[in-house]
Amino acid sequence: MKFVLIGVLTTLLTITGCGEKRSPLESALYNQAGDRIGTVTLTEQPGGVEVKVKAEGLEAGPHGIHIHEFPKCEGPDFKSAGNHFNPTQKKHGLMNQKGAHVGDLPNIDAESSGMADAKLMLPEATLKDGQTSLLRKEGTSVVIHSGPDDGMSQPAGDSGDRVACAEITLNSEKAKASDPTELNKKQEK
Ligand SMILES: [Cu+2]
Ligand SMILES: [Zn+2]
Repeated sequence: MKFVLIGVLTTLLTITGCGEKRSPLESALYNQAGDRIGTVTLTEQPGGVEVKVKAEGLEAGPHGIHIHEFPKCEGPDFKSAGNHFNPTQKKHGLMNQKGAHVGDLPNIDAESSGMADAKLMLPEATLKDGQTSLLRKEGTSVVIHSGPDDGMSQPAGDSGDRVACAEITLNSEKAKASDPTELNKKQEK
């Protein structure tokens, strides 16, 4: 009887965790004006973290996209997101022999309509606890740039301005905000 109880308790604890749902983790994507333009969905998989991006209103063509080190998307320049997520002290670029940053990703393409729909992979990252966790400390962010990442230039692939940003964190109102008007009011304070 005791064993059954322990079994039930363990199962319950496993299901509820710490009350946090880490995977899939959905974050709202904002443009420089603070309008919501899409969604980023992160999913823990055996081969790393899958990054699903759905966005609209982008300039047609290729765009650099990276994980940046802070979960802070303050427009219009998104400098608040910091540098690339680089917990293993490598150089930038998927084509760099001394790379890459854990947060480096292949470019995404926006159609002529401005829509982008991409599924990417972060092979070295995790959403669980650990050195390469995207939820380490307060979390991280996903940033989309105005131009393509050349996969080589330091420190960030020469990909231009930061045009969109999503906070990856377990406790951000902004990441979960469904009403952009509400959000703008808060930002004005
Ligand atoms: Cu970036
Ligand atoms: Zn990088």
